[in-house]
Amino acid sequence: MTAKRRPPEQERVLRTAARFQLDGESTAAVELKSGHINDSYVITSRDGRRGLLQRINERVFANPRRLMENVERITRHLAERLGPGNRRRRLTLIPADTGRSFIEIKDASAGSGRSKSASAGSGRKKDGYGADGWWRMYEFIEDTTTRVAASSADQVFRAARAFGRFQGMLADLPPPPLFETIPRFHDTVSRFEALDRVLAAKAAGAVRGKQAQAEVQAAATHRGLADRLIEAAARGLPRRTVHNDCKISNVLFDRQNGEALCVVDLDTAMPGLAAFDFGDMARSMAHRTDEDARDPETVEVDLELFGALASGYLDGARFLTPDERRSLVDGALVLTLEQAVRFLTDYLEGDVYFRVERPEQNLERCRVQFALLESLLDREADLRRIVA
Ligand code: GN1
Ligand code: MG
Repeated sequence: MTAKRRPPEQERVLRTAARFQLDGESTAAVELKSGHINDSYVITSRDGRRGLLQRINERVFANPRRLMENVERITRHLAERLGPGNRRRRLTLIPADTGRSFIEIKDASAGSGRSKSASAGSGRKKDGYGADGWWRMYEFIEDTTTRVAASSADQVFRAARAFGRFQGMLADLPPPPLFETIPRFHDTVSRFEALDRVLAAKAAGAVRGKQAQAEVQAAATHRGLADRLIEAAARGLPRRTVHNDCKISNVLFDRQNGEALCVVDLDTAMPGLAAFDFGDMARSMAHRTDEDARDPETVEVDLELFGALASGYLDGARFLTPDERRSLVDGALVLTLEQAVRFLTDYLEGDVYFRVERPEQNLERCRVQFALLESLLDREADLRRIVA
């Protein structure tokens, strides 16, 4: 033991990291703030190996054990499909000292630390941090970068093809279907019902309710779109294993050649529609704006990027049926609307779900999504022509 004192949070994270079989003692932990839900830390061991340590947010993922079964099945299957030499193209779990892929820490002393009831967002307390919860570690994939906004057609093509191939590789995942880690995740109608409940409960509070008047109105205006995919699904669109969070920041690009190497964030991979994934891609890659941009005026669909998205995805996902292809533009509209409604609901509820750094952030995020939705609707005919 060295005498040098570390801040308690570092100390707890490093003690947790030590329970995973990353070679060499863990010596440094740096928090990654990019995700909205889980807590993530890059851990470095004495001999320079790195791991990504994550605490699963139990408020969002009610059954971490079943979630980790999914992740184990997916990572194992991708390893079989890609072969042993392709470790930068897939996530690899680092086993814990228990031999399992996760640990559960029941830290009775954690007190005010984050527990089931704690907020995923602004309620996080720096000092009362406890190690209680479910933890896992992935191998850190070196020499990669991530993007929060699309910057070129080539980049979008590569990312979209990577997500298409990801779905393709999971098409022959042995049964049973993956566990639904969040039930009704992309059920846009029930997302609207959640908004209704917040509005009815006046949980919104006078100030936030007033601030968001225009957005509440916009949600009402577009509500008719909400059941479009649900109806198409009822008419027989195939349910596949899809990623369900296909935003550009969930792709690792090779730092040297810009290749879309690896799809990350497997927590919501589960049965769903191809249009969910295409929709999230359009939401995050068919324009050049960061999801956290403060100025919704700048958000506009870029037809060149949308074209690259459609060709990259169709190149990677060659298994799509004609009906599925026809559903893709609906996916773009519906998923953008859904995300607007989710940000709005969370803003009104007091930022209990999406991590925020400033008080109006979820409302600003909502505005960006609505601006994008308007732009997508303006160009809907072009989008359909491009996909066709
Ligand atoms: C959340 O944690 P993160 O950033 O990967 C959310 C997605 C949203 C996304 C918006 C489990 O993902 O559904 O589309 O934020 N994940 C969950 O950026 O709700
Ligand atoms: Mg995610």
